[in-house]
Amino acid sequence: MTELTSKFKSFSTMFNFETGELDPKGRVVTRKLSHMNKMYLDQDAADALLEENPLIYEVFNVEVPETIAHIQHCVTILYPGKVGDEYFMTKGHYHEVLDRAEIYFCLKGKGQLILQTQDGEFDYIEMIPGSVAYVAPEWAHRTVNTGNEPFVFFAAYPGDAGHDYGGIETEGFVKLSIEKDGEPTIVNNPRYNRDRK
Ligand code: S6P
Ligand code: ZN
Repeated sequence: MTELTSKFKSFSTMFNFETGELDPKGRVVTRKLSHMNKMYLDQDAADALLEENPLIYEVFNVEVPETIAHIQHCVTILYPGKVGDEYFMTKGHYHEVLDRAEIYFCLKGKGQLILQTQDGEFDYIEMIPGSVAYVAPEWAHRTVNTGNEPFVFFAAYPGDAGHDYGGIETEGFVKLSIEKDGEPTIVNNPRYNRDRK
């Protein structure tokens, strides 16, 4: 009889429902406004806020190997706020291995999961505590905080997925989420060029 052993051990991480953080914190990614240079549409509003340089979001990544055998998982805290009329958001990305899917589980706060394909197809999902969203393979994804408190969500995705921020850093998504008459509203992004490739 063959005896199978694994060099990896199972383990757990603790989510803190008060702070939204993981314990241990793992690999922490911190994004302030200065890390998102020119990603918001209203550049004058961004420049005015830059002196304060608010913390937009933090990601607590549980450290597991980046191979297909493993499942990356992390918690993102996306803080409330706006740059001009545009809600605080994550950068957004495709997975480097394009056909890798992802699951988002909203734990606190509220927001939107903004989705698009490389052909410019667009979709979005409203997220409230309890929402479990499935990001299908090949869809870029970004989150937007449309509330007044931190929007906190757990994510899990294949270990080898990677991140491709590419064109999203310069021209953004096909549509933007802004506040209009006090309500979250999806509008076309004038900077998006679907003919780029
Ligand atoms: C990873 C997953 C999330 C984001 C995080 C920050 O595949 O989608 O953990 O990395 O929410 O967003 P971004 O776009 O700056 O990586
Ligand atoms: Zn992702």
